[in-house]
Amino acid sequence: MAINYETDTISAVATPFGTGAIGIIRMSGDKSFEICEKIFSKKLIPSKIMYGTITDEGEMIDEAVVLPYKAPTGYTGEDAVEIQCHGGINIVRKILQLTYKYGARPAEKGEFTKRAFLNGKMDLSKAEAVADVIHAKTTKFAVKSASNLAGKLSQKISEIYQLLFDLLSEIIAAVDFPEDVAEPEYSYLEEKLKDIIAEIEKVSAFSKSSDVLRQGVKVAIVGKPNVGKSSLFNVLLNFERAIVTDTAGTTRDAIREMLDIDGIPVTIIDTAGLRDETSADKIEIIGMDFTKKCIDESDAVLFLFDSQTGMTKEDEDILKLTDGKPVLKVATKFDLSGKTYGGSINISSVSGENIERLKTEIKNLVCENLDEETEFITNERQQNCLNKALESCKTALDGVLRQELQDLISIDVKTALLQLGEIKGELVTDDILNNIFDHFCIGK
Ligand SMILES: Nc1nc2c(ncn2[C@@H]2O[C@H](COP(=O)(O)OP(=O)(O)OP(=O)(O)O)[C@@H](O)[C@H]2O)c(=O)[nH]1
Ligand SMILES: [Mg+2]
Repeated sequence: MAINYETDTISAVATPFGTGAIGIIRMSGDKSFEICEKIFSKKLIPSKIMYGTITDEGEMIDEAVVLPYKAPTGYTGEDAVEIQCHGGINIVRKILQLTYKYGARPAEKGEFTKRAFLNGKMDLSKAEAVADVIHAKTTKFAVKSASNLAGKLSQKISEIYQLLFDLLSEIIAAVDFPEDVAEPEYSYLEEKLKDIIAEIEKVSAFSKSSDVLRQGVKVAIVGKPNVGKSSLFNVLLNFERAIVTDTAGTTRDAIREMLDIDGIPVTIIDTAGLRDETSADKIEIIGMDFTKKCIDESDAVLFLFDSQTGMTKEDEDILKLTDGKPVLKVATKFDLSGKTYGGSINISSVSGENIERLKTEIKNLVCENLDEETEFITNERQQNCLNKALESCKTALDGVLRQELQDLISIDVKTALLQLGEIKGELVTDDILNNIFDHFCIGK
């Protein structure tokens, strides 16, 4: 059967697969009601929550609550049905199969949200925010995404769009009707364009924070064998993730876990201890190679040395490997030595000394420029559009300063306008759309 992206009735499980209290199967498209009525015991009444049974050719499958939406009321803006059943994976799968059997096709990733966008139920930046909320790794990111969903980003973009739109109208009016409308003064255009540039720059300034919040950062723990890397790793994570022994060379693989430090997703990497390769066995040598790669791929490094011995020649050599990376020096096992070292954070994984402070220092190190006041987050596509819009505005401003013909200046202003429109999806190609909706999970 040929796929028709716009008109097929689509169906997917909207809750995570697995055993939960309830499972939801969602259908959208013209045939949703018809298909649902083939398996549900009652005739559907739009917007009414209905309780009944799901059967297939006389065989009882489950009891269910059904929510029928007539276009344009539901999430997608089409006729749609949500079937809530008991959450066992077999029941959910069975009902999903039945919707296929009677004419729905499996929804592609993000297809429900794509339809909502195509039917004008939300603009593009909101649709992208849906994906962000679903995939958010930390609460803070989820909250910011949710505020995008509430339209914060699109509202700000609309404001800037309107300023540019007004400016363009003024220029074009004078170009097209020179007898009736006076050309705006160049000094006026300069002032307006500078304001607009400042506004766009403000929004783009949040992009760095967005990247940190979205993708998180990687921090590697490195040091000699036995300095206490795995112990620190476990204490940071608050559970016994890595094996700890007093044998040098315990950790051989790099182990990664995610930690939420104040809303920033930090991937902590515990590595194999680095030592002179002649005294290490074959597996350890491979592990150390790994460690060097981990340093390379990390955004920052925690360099550990044992406070009982202080920095030795070997430690100095290891520290050199971290050249060029932001590094925090950490003196370990304070509970054993009682010694502190300036320029280092003095910790103990046994007594918990300074562990919270270390977390704060990690946060400060990786997010030096992280703006706590970040109002909204932007993704790569949006940042691209913003940058292009900014470029065009700057070219227009150059033109103004050189007092070029306003007809020519209007071309750059218009380009900037189109770029801003793209953020909200006012001028989007299928390519961009498919790219965006590919990032969704099915069922959304
Ligand atoms: N008293 C005390 N002992 C510690 C502390 N941190 C680590 N140790 C001990 O030091 C030994 C080595 O700790 P690990 O965490 O396995 O050291 P590592 O750096 O991961 O070692 P490798 O994996 O071999 O490179 C273990 O016996 C730990 O119990 C600490 O803060 N205080
Ligand atoms: Mg270890």
